[in-house]
Amino acid sequence: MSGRPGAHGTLITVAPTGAEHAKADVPNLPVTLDELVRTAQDCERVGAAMIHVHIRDEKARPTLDLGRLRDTVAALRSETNLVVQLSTGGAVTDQEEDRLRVLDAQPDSASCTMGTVNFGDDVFLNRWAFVVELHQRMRERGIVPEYEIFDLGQLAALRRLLDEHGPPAGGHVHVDLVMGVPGGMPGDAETLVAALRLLPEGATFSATGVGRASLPVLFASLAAGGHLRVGMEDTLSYARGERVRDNAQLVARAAGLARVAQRPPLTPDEVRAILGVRQ
Ligand code: KMH
Ligand code: ZN
Repeated sequence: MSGRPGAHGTLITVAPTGAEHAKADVPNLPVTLDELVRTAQDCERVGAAMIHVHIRDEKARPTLDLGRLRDTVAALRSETNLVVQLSTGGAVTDQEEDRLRVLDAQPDSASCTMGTVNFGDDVFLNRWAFVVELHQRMRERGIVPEYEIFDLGQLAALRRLLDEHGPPAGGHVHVDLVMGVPGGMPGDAETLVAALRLLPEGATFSATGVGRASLPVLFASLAAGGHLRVGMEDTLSYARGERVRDNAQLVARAAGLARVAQRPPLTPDEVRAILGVRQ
């Protein structure tokens, strides 16, 4: 077993919604506040410790509306004990100022993508100056970043960020490897191992396999002492020919496999202690 912080157990993050799937195509996608809170409770019950949140408007379209984000953070805090992470990635069409404003909702944690990447037929734009601004604002506000890595060069960018602009809020570096996005790094064990060589000293990592990369990445991350992110943001397929029933189904499977690996799910409070999230 790896000696990384928290490697005795597994942080399971659920990413229940994302910005890419349409409710019309995926009726079981949680998009209203009630659906999101119920999903969060169900996922916490079966082993999730953190939730990565994208929200939708009244027509189920992705939004970064600050009032809705504040209401979402408040509801998740009052109805669950999960660590609440807001996405600053939003949708590929979101503007930088709107993405920065997400931090005004004062979540426990927020995502911070470490560079620009082709994203299917789109471009997910993350200019260097924007990344630095996100990192600095999170430092000032005590919001713990999760550095999202879509390609290996973004780990070199993370090292540069930490060298030039100091450690993140909370003092601990946590990375999420988002693998298998068309345009980014592939979702397989060899690439995951290559990524580990580039991780900053002392960092923890979770890994997310998109689509059919979901299970190979899950197994590779568990074997390498890493943590897991699962959810309908990343995959809508549970098995070959079988659609996901709900997010809790994915979390329950991840929790079961983590137990088999002798690295049972970490509680939200254990995760707060590891990541440096304020209690
Ligand atoms: N929706 C993607 C364009 C994040 O949440 O920070 C970006 C994304 C990453 O999902
Ligand atoms: Zn996201």
